Amino acid sequence: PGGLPTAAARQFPADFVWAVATSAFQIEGAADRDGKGPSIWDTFCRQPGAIADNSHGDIACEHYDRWEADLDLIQSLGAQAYRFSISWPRVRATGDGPWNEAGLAFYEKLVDGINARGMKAYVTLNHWDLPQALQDIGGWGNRATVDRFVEYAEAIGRRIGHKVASIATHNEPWVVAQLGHEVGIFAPGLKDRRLAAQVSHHLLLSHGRAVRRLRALELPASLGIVLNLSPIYPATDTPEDRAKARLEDGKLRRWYMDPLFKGHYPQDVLDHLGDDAPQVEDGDMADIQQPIDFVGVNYYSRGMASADNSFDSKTSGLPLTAMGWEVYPQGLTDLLVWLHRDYPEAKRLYVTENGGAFPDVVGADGRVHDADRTSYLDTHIAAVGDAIAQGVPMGGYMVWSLLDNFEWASGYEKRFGIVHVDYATQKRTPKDSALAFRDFVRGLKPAAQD
Ligand code: GBH
Repeated sequence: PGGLPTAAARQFPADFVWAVATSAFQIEGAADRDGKGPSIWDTFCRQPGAIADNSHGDIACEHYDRWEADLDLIQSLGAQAYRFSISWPRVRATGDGPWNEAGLAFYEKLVDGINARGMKAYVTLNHWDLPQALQDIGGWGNRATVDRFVEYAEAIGRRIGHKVASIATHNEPWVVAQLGHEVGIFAPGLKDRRLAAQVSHHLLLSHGRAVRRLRALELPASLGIVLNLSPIYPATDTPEDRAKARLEDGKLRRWYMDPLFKGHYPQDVLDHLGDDAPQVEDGDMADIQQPIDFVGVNYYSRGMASADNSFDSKTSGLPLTAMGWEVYPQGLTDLLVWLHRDYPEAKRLYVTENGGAFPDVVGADGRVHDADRTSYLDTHIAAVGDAIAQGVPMGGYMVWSLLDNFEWASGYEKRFGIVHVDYATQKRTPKDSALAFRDFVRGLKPAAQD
């Protein structure tokens, strides 16, 4: 493997955190074990045609049973931290009734296991798996779900908040609102623009109120939120394409960052939504604008905007991943530099997800050769180094993902792992990219690794 040569030529702060990331629904399995209730993704997977290979999360990577070996694996790859998410319906089956001690105990064991291996725990509370019982009464469209989420955040804070490094409220609220409630390709599979806007508001409100509740616990953990972001470039230099790019940036980035750090929604996007703009009650915007310690950035590709939607990534000339997403590391540098320029109030930025789906070649030697992924990681980590050199306060970089796993609507066909999973046997095999990542991190911090 031989490390990541482009990345190795960049400078990273000594306290920069190198990590791997997963989410509960994508790896745990054990969908109805030990008192777990169904989530909206358990339900969505049963909807005919919703998932490419008609799969589901019932078994996934069996991480619920294999967590100890998986933590050993993470440690062996040189990761200093592990970003994972908690399944809300595993710790409170209906999102409202009694707390499930078996679920809480599972995550406490996991955190203790991370700490015992000398790593840090980065927790995400909502990586999309809302309790189905809450969906049955309106889900994120129902303002009461905000209160349920704050209760959930407090329960997790009280149970494990004193022994984790970081708590993020939501993962990618844009995806939940847009892909879940407007486009309908993700759970709960709804197609209603006005509902989607209201959902985005409730997600932001629940974030702010959960942060306030967690602050009151005086935990050592840093508190923040994770957003999916891309720089949006106009496809051509025409005024029409430039206007489209500005609107798309408004919907993706400013819609979330402005409330979090400036206390208002962007006026151009409100105008665009017209009657579909969310209902906002007195005090909501102040609640959303709670001081936070970090923003997590999930970056996969750039966005291209053309007024007539004529841009086609297939003809752009850039390499594409197996998802059809363009490989564009410069976009990560631009994104981070522009984010820091526009929102200096965001004190620390992390890349909380970055990686790609690529074909694996299993060699005669049993090794899994994924040179495309190794190169992707190399150039994107270097892109983070370039942002740091331009003054962006970066806290860490987390590979998506540790394991091949349930890739949402794509099922198990798309593999994002730096570790290969043979689903027939659940055997884990570190791919060449995992070994390169390990060697790179070791090379940075030789003393800390042995
Ligand atoms: C993340 O979502 C998730 O947090 C994670 O769970 C998931 O496994 C991972 O990424 C990989 O998908 O169609 O070209 O316009 C990322 C979701 C990906 C949604 C990019 C928007 C737009 C690409 N985002 N996508 S494109």
